[in-house]
Amino acid sequence: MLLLDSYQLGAIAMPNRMVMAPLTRNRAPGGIPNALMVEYYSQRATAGLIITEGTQVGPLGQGYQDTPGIYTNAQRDGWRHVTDAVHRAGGRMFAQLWHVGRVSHSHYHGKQPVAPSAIAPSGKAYTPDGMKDFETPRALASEEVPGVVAEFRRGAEVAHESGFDGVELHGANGYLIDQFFQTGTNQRTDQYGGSPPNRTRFLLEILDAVTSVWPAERVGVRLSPAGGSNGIHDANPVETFSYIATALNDRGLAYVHVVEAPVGTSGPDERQVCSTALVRESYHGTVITAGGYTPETAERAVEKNCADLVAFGRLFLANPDLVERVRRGAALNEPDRATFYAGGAHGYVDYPAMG
Ligand code: 8OZ
Repeated sequence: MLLLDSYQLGAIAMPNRMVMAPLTRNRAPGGIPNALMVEYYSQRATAGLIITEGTQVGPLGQGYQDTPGIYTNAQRDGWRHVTDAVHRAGGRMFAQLWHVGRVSHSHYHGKQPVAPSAIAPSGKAYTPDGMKDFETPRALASEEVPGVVAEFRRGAEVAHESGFDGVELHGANGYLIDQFFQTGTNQRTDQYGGSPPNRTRFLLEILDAVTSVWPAERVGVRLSPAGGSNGIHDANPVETFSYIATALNDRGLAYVHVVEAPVGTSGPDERQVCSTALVRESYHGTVITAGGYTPETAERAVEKNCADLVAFGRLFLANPDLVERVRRGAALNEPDRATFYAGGAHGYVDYPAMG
C-alpha cells in the first residue's frame, strides 16, 4: 500500500504516509500538558507524523475548556515530557499553534475576544458553565496586529524549547487566521483587509515570525477552503484560497494541510469546494489531506496523487496502532463520540491495541 510507503518531509523521514490529525481533546486542566497526554500521544507514535491538538499561543487564543497552551514555562515543561515520550517510542511530532479569535469567550480570560472585525459568530460558545451566547469581538487595531504575531512567535519558541520536530499554523476551521482570510469575518479597510493579498498578510507575517525560529521545512499550514466551521464564509473561496495557496509556494514549507470537509461531517462527500484539489492546483509542495478518510479512500487519494499524505483524526484516536492495523488489514476500533471532549482517561488512553 502507498499509505505504508516512507516519505521524506523536508528534514523528517516519515516511515509511512499516515498522519495523526490535530484533535481537540480537552484533557489539559490549567492548560498544562500532563501524564495522561504523555500516554495518549506516545501510544500513537507509529503515525508517520503526529500533529498535536490545537495549542493556544496566549490567553485570548483559548475558546474551549482545558485545551493546552504553548506560552508559559510550565506548559513548555509539560510538552517536553510529551515529546520525549513520543521520541522514545520512535515517533515524530509537530505542535499546532492556535488562536481562536472571535470563537473565544471572556469566561477564559476576562476580556473581550479579538478578531479582524467586530462580527460575532452565530450560535453558542463552549464554557465550563455551559453553552453561552458568543460575545461580539473587538476588532484588532492595525497597531495591535504585530502583538498577536509575536504571540505566534513565542508559541514557536516554546515549541522549539519543548522538543517538537516542527510546528503547524492553524489557519483553518474559522479561527483567527481563517477569520482574516474570509470576507464574512474580515471587513477591515487597512492593510489586513480587502483584497486577497491583504487578507493573507496576517498569515504571511506570522510565517515570517515563526520561520525566524524554525527552518521553513519544519513549518506547515492548515487551511479549510470548504469553510463550514464556526460560521466562517467567504464571498469567493476559490479566488481567496487559490491566492493563499499560491502565496505559500515560495516559502519552502514542510506542507500545506487541507481540511477536506467541515468538522463533524462524514468526509469528502459533503464538501462544498473540492479543497484538496484546489490547493493541489496552486501549491506545488507537499499536501496533506484530512476529513473522514478511511484507509481505502485514503489509499485512493494518494494513488490518484490528490495528496502526498493523509491525516486521520477519529481513526487515530480510536486506534493507537492504526498503522499496524492497516498493514495487517485488521478490523478497527469504533470511535466513541461521547468521550471525544469529555476529559479523563476513558475514551482517551483505553482504546486497545491489537494483541
Ligand atoms: C472540535 C472541537 C473543538 C475544537 C478545530 C480545534 O475545528 C478545532 C476543534 C474541533 O480545528
